Amino acid sequence: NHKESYAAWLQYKKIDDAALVKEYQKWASNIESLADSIVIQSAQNELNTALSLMLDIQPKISSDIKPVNSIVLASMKELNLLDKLDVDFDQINEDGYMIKTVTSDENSTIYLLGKRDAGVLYAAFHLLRLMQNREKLDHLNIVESPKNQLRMINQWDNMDGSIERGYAGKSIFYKDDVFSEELNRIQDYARLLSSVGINAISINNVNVHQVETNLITSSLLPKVTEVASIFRAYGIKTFLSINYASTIQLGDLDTADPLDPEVKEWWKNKAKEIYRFIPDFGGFLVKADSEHRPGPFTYNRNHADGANMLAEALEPFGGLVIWRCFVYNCLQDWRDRSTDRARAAYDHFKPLDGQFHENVILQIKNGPMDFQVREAVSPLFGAMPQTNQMMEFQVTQEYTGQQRHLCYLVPQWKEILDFDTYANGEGSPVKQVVDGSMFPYRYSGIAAVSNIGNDYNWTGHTLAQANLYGFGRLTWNPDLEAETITNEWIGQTFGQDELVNEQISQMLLKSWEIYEHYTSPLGVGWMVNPHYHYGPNVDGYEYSVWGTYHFADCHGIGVDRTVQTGTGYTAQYFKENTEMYESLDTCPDELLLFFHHVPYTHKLKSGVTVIQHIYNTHFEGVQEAEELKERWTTLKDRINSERYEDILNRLEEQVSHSKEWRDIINTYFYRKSGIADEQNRKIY
Ligand code: GCW
Repeated sequence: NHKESYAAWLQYKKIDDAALVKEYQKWASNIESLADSIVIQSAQNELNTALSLMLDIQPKISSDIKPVNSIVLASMKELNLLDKLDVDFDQINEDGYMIKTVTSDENSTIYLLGKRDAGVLYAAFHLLRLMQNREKLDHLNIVESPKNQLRMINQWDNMDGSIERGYAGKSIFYKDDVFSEELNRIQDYARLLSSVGINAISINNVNVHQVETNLITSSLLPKVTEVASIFRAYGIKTFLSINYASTIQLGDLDTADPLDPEVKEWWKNKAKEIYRFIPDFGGFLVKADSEHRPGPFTYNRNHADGANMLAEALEPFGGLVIWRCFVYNCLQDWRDRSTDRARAAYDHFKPLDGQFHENVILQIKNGPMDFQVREAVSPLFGAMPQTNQMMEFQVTQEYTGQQRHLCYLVPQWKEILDFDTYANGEGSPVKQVVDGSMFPYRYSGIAAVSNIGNDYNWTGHTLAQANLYGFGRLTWNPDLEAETITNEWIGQTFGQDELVNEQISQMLLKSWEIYEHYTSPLGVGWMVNPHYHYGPNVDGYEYSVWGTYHFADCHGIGVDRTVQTGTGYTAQYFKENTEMYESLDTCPDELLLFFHHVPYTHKLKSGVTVIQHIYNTHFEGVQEAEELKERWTTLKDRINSERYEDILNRLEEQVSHSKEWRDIINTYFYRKSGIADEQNRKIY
């Protein structure tokens, strides 16, 4: 009875509107597939399953064109088999597709046309999405191309079955240091990912421990190959996270110096070996010189040396090196006020612009710190015109409520992607850096850390499925409105009930702001329990080595990152942004404490003081969390009880936990500042 939760947005519920069923059946009774490949096979299977479930028919599948009503699958290479069909494949890119309904006197056909087979599969998923949302199909003329070339998911799964920052059970890939036998589950995951256009996946944690180091050896490569072939059938390339010190760990050499000829040779042979197993292997994802992971620094080499050495090994096979920029000093002395963690990625990587090989991509977290509910956008975006860059988002809710709280991140991601870097003057948004259109990047795109595990509903909180769905859709097209994505998802997940749609949409769209209200204020971040990152602990990281401080004292709070009096971080932006953040007059309220240290009595643009803002938002946040729950309860009889109760439980936990946040934050700042709440509400 967890079927609906498990199927997520691919439920293909039986349609009960008889007229609509009849109309859809017109095309759905015949599927004609001109192309033939494993990817086309997946499209065919998906259509077959979905159409039988939704319409209660058994479509006839054939491999030639008959003069009947039908759905036709074809890629560009089969175009010659389609006489008289007038379509222009130049309008779409490699992964693009067209969906066209062509009706003549005799019959009507829906064409699913891709430049390549993957496009046909995306077209099939698109058609099914339309049907799940009860759209008309008689005049379709859809032309779609993904804006981003790499649309990637990063699993942080360890082979013991645990998932770093995973909040939805254990790994679906591994258990007890071996690969899982439940390949069906991996296939269902591939279907979910492919349905929203994901085309790449790295299947192990970027922190590569002992056992996982062996993923690139002949002992485990056969299993990796099996997983890769599941994903391949859905147009998804498989990548591995590697241990930078593999040359040492795997026993052959005593160095990992990227300029050492033996090290180079070792990786070249390693690449050959991997590609013998997996001819379309995607490449390596690398966390090096970061949080105690090995890297080129040990040998006095830089990141370009490290990445290029691997890139040379993969180059003959078309493989990529995705090199993460999450590099900073994680052993900082809190007394040291000159080091600023936010500066680190830019300081390390910007000077290396132009030195990376063509098949290296730098993967940059959206912010300079670490996936906080609110932080500035990383100044590295747009700052390296000669180096491929891609975005890293976090779908798993490490700092945003860990899938116990509702926090829908699509609005946050949109804001980040729309942020104007000014890299090429006004109108240079981040999305045009990472889609490769601003600078001539050979490779680019968007990656995100997954939020799934083996929980029956994949994501712990069922509503957190919307984050995975939204990530894929937004990565396909960053110009999609949050509302559009949200409604698509709700329709497919909860059906067509208008009240359900309205309420869940409101809940999702407001949830990020609500979470921000009752947690850490005005962009300062952290204030969480160390290590777990769940629950309030204002000084949890204040005297630690991690470089994440708020500097609250009895007068004020915030991190001075200005050039004038602070760490100089603001200078890492292009001029317009430097000026905006540098000045208290123009720095946006929501990032005030990220950029400035101010007295509690400082007046925000909103008109209230910092301290009053903290009190107000924390009281509001709890009320809003309560409203989330109340909205949900209006849907009691409209949602299956298992899903209803499950989500209700989480919303209840969110309410009580938001009170914990409110009271701890408010009390802390009341005690620090001695300033009373203007409205005299209860502060302890
Ligand atoms: O935020 C930190 C997380 C680590 C993670 C690291 C990273 C995989 O707390 O768990 O390690 O970021 O992104 O490398």
